[in-house]
Amino acid sequence: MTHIFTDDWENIKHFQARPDDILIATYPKAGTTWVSYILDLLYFSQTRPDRQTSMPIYERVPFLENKKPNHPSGTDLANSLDTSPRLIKTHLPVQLIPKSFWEQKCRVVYVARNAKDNAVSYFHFNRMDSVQPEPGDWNSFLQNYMEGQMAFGSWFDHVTGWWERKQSHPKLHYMLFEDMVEDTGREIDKLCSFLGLTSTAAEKEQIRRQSQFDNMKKDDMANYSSAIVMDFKISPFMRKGKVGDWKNHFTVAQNEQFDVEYHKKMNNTTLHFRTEV
Ligand code: PPS
Repeated sequence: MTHIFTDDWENIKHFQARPDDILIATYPKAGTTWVSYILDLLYFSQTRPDRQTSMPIYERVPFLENKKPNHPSGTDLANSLDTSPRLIKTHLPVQLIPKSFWEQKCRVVYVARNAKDNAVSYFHFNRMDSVQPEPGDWNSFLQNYMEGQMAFGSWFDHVTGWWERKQSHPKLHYMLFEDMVEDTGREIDKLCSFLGLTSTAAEKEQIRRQSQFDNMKKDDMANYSSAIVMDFKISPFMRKGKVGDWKNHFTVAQNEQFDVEYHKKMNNTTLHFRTEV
């Protein structure tokens, strides 16, 4: 991990979750912002429309373990949220989640994305976000990614660790980025039934439309354009939002090597991903 995710560790470890908190957990670049945006709209578009027009998504849904110099920490932002529920984002692997989230039996929404597109998105993000480790060239980044030498560890351990937890934690909803791309409306319906929300069909349809890639990309409260550590001239935060962009990055040899590693690391899990839809 880099120090920006460990500097606040005592406060993270002892963070006091509330029973109605909703934790949005992901490996970086799996669709965190998309699902955060949808949940914020589901809960607050009717009662707190000012939030969507005046607060960037990273303030509406604080990033728990984030502690950038000269910025409020994720734990401070979460503690100062005045909403009920509080929506809180984390990239921590399951074994590092503060224990109060489990004690309080909080709902967790986990989003996973296929390993290849996830790697591509992460590579471009590390190029443009100055507080992330330097990615190096694509080939060395990919080797490090396969070895789990990443800020939040191995993609393989992350997605399977959370998948296993789902088997024993009934309040964990496990979503896939590819399903979201395929049918966002269906996935919003599933979210509503997991969360016990009774949004009308018209509200859900409005949220589906509003959360489509092109709309979020234009929305300055969702597209991270106010994040000064990011250089959009290198790569925008809302980059492509597609399934299958890995085909534009992986060479045939890289793809073969990746598939071999993938099958070694994933052969014991019932978790399956699609690399195209
Ligand atoms: S972060 O930094 O970890 O919070 O990033 P995260 O939000 O998890 O992932 C960013 C990628 O998600 C894509 N994205 C979307 N795709 C489709 N539709 C919508 N609405 C959407 N919103 C965000 C975003 O473009 C990043 O993926 P890439 O492949 O880089 O475009």
